[in-house]
Amino acid sequence: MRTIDIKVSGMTCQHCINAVTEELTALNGVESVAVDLVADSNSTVHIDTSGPVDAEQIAAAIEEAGYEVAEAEADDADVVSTDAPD
Ligand SMILES: [Cu+2]
Repeated sequence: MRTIDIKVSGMTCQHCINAVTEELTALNGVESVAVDLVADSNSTVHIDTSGPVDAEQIAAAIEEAGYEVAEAEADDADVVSTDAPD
């Protein structure tokens, strides 16, 4: 299992957590989602995966919930890189 941590902007309350969690857990390969809410800054969303999950799918799910990915990182950077480093 791989954990992907992403920073999400605009999350302020339990409803935000529920919305993001619902969208992300609907993705193939996502096992579970945990959110460290920081109401006045970027919140951290921990995504436990059971298989490969596409970074664009994650970003789309976050946007579907009404928020935006500020930063993404994972132990396997290829999985979540939206801009490939040179
Ligand atoms: Cu909210």
